[in-house]
Amino acid sequence: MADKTDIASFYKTKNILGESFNPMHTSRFSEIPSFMRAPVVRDLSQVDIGIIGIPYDGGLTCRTGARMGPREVRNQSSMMRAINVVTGVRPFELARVADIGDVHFGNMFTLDEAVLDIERYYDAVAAADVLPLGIGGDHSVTYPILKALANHHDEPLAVIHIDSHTDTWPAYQGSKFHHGAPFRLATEEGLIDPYKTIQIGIRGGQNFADGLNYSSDKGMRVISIEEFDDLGWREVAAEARRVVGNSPTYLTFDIDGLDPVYAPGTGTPESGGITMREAQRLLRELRGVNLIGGDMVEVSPPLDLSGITALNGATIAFEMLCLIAEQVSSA
Ligand SMILES: [Mn+2]
Repeated sequence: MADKTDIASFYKTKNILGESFNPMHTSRFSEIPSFMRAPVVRDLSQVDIGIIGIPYDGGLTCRTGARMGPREVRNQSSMMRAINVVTGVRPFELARVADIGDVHFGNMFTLDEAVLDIERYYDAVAAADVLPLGIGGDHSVTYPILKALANHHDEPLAVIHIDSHTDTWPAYQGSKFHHGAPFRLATEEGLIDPYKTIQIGIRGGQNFADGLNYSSDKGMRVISIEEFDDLGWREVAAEARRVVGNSPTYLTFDIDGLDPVYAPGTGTPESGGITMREAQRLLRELRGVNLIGGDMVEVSPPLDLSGITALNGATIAFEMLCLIAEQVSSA
């Protein structure tokens, strides 16, 4: 854990005149659009939290384009501030937060190898004790992420999963790797504990019963959008905290968990979803959960005509960053 001086100097860089400046303190439309305007750093030794792009959408079953997600979320995330005005959390003063670039793919048209590429990257991140905040990419990327992270823990991980789909479907089109399956694969391989997994906002999916039955049969707590509506964000957050307890917990937010009003630019939108404000309040209520990382996935810029999905995706990622930064500073 770095001290305050280390953290402050971490964000400083020099312009071509040799003048020292913090890019996060310049105009938000200027400079290179890294995630949240954090410095782009490839040496993980000085980093507490690494925001990492995963420009991969080979797992999509329907409308494509999420491979462009990291780039556009970087752009829209320039609108994020240094402080969470509601909670007062200043993530960039609590931790050294960096944009650590993108996962590189060698053979992105071969699903098995793409999965390995993601796992290798995340293994390096975990080995360096950097907490990852991933920006997808489609939701298939979460399986190799969980695989890498689970390797660095003694027990299966707990999961808080916000989505319109359970993503526990069987193989599709001859492949078990797709964006509707990461939590089934993770359960089968013992990477996550289904009894410590909660799925929030569920309301859709092809052969709906397949995924839903799998999640329920394995012991996951599934909160449909109907139940979310009845309980409200505060009760749902309390239920999430109860389910994960003090276990190391991964937080994964599929942007299609939001109503398409807030997130039209995504591969498999489902009407009648969570509002942006409910999502923010739900996430803020998760302060103190033992988070080991998270991701925000499924923003698809080619389907996102106004940029609102990328802006809301960046905003969700910022709320997650605040949670993880508090986690770092309390460690
Ligand atoms: Mn999903």
